[in-house]
Amino acid sequence: MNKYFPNVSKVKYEGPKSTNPFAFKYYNPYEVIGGKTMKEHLRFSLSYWHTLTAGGSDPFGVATAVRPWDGQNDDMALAKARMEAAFELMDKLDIEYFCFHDRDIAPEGKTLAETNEKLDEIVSQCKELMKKYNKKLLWGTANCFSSPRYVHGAGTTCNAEVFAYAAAQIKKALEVTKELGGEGYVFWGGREGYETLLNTNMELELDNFARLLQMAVDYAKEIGFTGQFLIEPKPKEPTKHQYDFDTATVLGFLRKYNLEKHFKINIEANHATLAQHTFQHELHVARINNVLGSVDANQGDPMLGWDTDQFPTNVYDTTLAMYEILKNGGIAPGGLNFDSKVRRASFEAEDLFLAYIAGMDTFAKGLTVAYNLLQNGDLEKFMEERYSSFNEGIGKEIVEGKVGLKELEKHALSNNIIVNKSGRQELLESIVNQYIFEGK
Ligand code: XLS
Ligand code: CA
Ligand code: CA
Repeated sequence: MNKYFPNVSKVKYEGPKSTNPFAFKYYNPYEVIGGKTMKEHLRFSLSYWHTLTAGGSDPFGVATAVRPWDGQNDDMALAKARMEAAFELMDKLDIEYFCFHDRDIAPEGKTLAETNEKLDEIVSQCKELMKKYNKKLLWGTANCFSSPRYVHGAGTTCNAEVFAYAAAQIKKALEVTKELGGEGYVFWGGREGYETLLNTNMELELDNFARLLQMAVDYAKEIGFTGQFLIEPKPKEPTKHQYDFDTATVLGFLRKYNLEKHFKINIEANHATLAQHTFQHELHVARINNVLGSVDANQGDPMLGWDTDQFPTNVYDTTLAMYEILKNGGIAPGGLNFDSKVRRASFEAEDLFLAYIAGMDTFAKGLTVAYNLLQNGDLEKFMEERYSSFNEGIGKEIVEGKVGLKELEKHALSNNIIVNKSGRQELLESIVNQYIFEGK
C-alpha cells in the first residue's frame, strides 16, 4: 500500500554511517545476536492511539497534526482510513505488532449495542489487513477512562451501573482481542485511583477492582482466550493517586487477592520515572518476581512531572532495559510497544516515521550493547565477587537458613575485624560507557 505516505518507501537498514533520515542506522531486523534476530529480540509494536488517533492537543491548544487520513465524511470512514494507514506504516517500518484500545479503532455509537457493531465492522477490516500484511496483535485493551461516564473510575467507581458498563466493555474487548489472535490483554488503571480520601472508600474500590479482574480471568477461560493478562502500573495521572502505583504495589495487590498466577506486568518507562524509579528498576523488580510481561517503550522528560510519552532516544536507558530483558530470557509473548507520541510541533505525517526510526534504532543499539555486556560478564563478575561472602562460611549458613540470631551473635562476638570493600560505582558506570561508546 502506498496511499497515505507516498513519499516514504520501505525503511531499510543502511548502517551507522547512513545520512538518510528514512533509514535504520542500528536496527538491522535480520541480524542475529545470540541466536535470535534483532526482530525476534525486540518484538516492536505500534501503539494505535498515539500514532493514528492523537492530534497533539494539549491544555493550551487544539490538535496540530496534519494527517493524510483527515477529511473523511464520517467517523466510520475515518476509522477505516486510519486502519489502512496503520498497516501502511507497519509495513513500511517493518513493525510486526500493534496494540490498541477498543475506542482507538472504532468510534462509540449511541448505545453500547451500536458501539459493539461498529467495533465488529472495524475488527473484520483489521483481520483482513493482518492476514494480508502478516501483522500481529501484541495486546488489546479497553478504554475505560476517556468517556465522561468514567469520571469516578471504572472498576473502582462508586457507581455500580458504571462498573457493569466497564465489565461489558472489557468482555467485548476480550472477545475482539481473541478474534484477532492477540498475544496479551492489558489492564492499565485509567481512572482507577482517587483524588481525595474524604469521599473515597478505598477498601471497597480495591475489592471491586479485584472482582473485575477475576471476572476477566474467568471469562477468558470460558471463551478460550489464552493470551497473557498484564497490568500496567502508573503512580499518578489522570488521578492524583493511581492504585496500580508501581510494580511492587501491583504485586502486593495481586497477591492479596490471589490473582498473581494470572497476571504479569507491562512496564512503561515513563510510568517508572513518574514513580521516582528508573526504567531499569521497574524491569528488575518485575524480572526477579517472574512477572516481567511486556514493555511500553518510551521516555519521559526529567524536567517535567508528567507523562510526556516521548519516543525513546536515550541509549543509556535502552541499554539497561535490554540488559534486564536479556537476563529475563527475552520479552515474548510480550514486546516493545512504542507507547510514544511525536511532539506537538512535529506535526507532519513524515515525523511519525522519523520518530519510530529513532526509537527502533535506540533500542537496537541498546540490545547490542547489553548483549556484549552480558557476554563479557564484566558486571556479572563484579556482582558475583561483591556478594561472595554469602557463598562460604557464615554467609553460606545464613543463606541456607542454618543460623539464627544467637548463632550470629556468637559469630559476631568472636569476630572483631570487619572489612568492607568499595562498591566501585563510578568504575562500573565507566565500563557501561565504554561498551556504549566502543561496542567493546
Ligand atoms: C497511559 C497508558 C495507556 C496504556 C494503555 O498512560 O500508558 O496508554 O498503555 O491503556
Ligand atoms: Ca502505556
Ligand atoms: Ca504513558
